[in-house]
Amino acid sequence: MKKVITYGTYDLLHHGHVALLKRAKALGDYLIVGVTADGFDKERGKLNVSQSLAERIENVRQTGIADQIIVEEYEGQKIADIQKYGVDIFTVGSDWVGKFDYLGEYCQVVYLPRTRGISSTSLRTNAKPVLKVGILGVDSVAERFFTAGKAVSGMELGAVYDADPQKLNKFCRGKSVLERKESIQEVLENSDAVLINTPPNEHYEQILAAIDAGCHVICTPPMFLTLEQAQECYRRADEAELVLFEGMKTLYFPAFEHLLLLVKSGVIGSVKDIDVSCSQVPEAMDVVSKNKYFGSLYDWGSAALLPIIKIYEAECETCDLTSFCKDDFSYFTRGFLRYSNATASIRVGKGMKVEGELVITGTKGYLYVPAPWWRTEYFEVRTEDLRNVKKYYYSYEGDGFRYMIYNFVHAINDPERGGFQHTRQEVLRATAVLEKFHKGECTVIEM
Ligand code: C2G
Repeated sequence: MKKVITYGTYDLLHHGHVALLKRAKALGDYLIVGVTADGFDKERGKLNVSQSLAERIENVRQTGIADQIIVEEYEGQKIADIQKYGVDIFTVGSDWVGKFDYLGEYCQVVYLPRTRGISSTSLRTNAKPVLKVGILGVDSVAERFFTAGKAVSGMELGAVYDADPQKLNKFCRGKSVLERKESIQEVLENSDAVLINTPPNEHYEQILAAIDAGCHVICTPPMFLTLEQAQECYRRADEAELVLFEGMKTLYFPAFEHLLLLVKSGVIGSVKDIDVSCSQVPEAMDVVSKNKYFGSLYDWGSAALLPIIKIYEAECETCDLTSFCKDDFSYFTRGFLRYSNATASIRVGKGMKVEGELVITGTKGYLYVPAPWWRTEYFEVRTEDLRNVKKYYYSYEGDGFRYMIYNFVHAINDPERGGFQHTRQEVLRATAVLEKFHKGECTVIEM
């Protein structure tokens, strides 16, 4: 008996998938179909899958073509499956030509013609209009947004503006999809949603202008400088039924998501202390240090507070901040936060370097994320028995930005299903700490 194996996501099963399954079956006598698990799709950067694994398996089962259905959970499983099931032929559509030649060592590899004019992506995007996303403020964040945005279906980048025409020219070079605009207003008028990537002191007015123009907003953190600003923006966004989304990329990394779930499940016991550090010494420190809103706590505060706010889910009772400053620019801030039965500390640097790690201390053990923890890829759960360290590693497609952008688009297109992993209350809690600093409630040490 000739055994054939093929793999796929089979989201919103369509005639292209069915044709492929039929051709695959015709290659032999027995067809095994591997359906990708949600986690594996996420890992290989396929984020827009709209049906659950159970629904997708059911799609394949109902075709009646598969003799056996298995789940594909990890990179490298194909070799194991071929050996385990005694497979003679591996096959997949021609969009993968060359990618699976390495399996030739284990069985015959056949690339079958792909059906033209149909794809899960086109079915998904036909259901919703494609969002036109504009950009205000260009720099390395906008570059990453641009690159990652191309991988997220349901949106396309268009209008872009920066107050510095030279930077804008440089950014637009070679990116033919972008339309250079002469003002913020022009970007807003030509967009359904906008990335606000300007200094934090400009956010408030730009968010309100975006809401007035009917644009959803994704804003680089910190979105707000004061609670009053936050409340006003949320009120206006609610009235206009628009999404206000803080672009906190770390939150959407699969590893960070898993870390939070592990902590909540009690693996390290009851959490009593969290110690977070983040820092950066930019190349152009002389330019950066001219704008106080690029300083330590403005720049890193929201990120550093993220694990604390997510894990404690409460208001802090006291928050003491001490900052090293020169000419009104903060190079380093240390904060101590006391909760009713726990503590936390943050150390954030801009133009001063600190080991960027995260340590979450509990009654049974601690969770350690090495630097740079905000690009969470790897972490360890450690307990008294050092032979029993549990290590967790995740790989990413791209630099992780696309997970955040996907959640933003999802929050707009499918609010019922969720997509907001950052609640309003959490944003407000971080804003409260920043507001203290912004209003000068901070001990200053002159550099
Ligand atoms: N397919 C096709 N014609 C289309 C669309 C898809 O022949 N118009 C084929 C693909 O080439 C693939 C199968 O249908 O062989 C499943 O497609 P997807 O669900 O898009 O899965 P894919 O991401 O291609 O996963 O480990 C997973 C596999 O590598 C393939």
